[in-house]
Amino acid sequence: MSLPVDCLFCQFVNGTLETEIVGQNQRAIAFRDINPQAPLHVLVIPREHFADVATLAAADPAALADVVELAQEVAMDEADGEYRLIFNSGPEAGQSVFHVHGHVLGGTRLGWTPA
Ligand code: DGP
Repeated sequence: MSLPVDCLFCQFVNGTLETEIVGQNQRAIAFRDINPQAPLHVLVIPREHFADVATLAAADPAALADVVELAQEVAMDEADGEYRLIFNSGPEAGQSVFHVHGHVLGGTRLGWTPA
């Protein structure tokens, strides 16, 4: 698949833009969210571009497994393995970057106020 040249997160993957990478594996990377909502707020993304988590799951389940495994690793390192993993899917759900990303949130007792 060709990479969309204007995709911000593809540019983090290919190194044309810098970000603070906190973990990686074969098919995924993790980096800190620019606007953290919790003491731990890391984004985990597949190296390959897919728009959302359902598309990723259908096209490359191994890459989704790597994304989840990396989320767990980061949370083990930084939040005793207790975390929330959120994939916003679609603008109405709050998705603003259309390279699938899981938000790994933790490091405090999390509330539940999605609306
Ligand atoms: P979402 O709203 O679910 O699409 O989440 C997109 C997230 O991406 C949002 O929490 C902020 C983060 N983000 C946007 N631009 C940048 C950036 O340039 N660097 C980093 N590290 N994160 C970014």
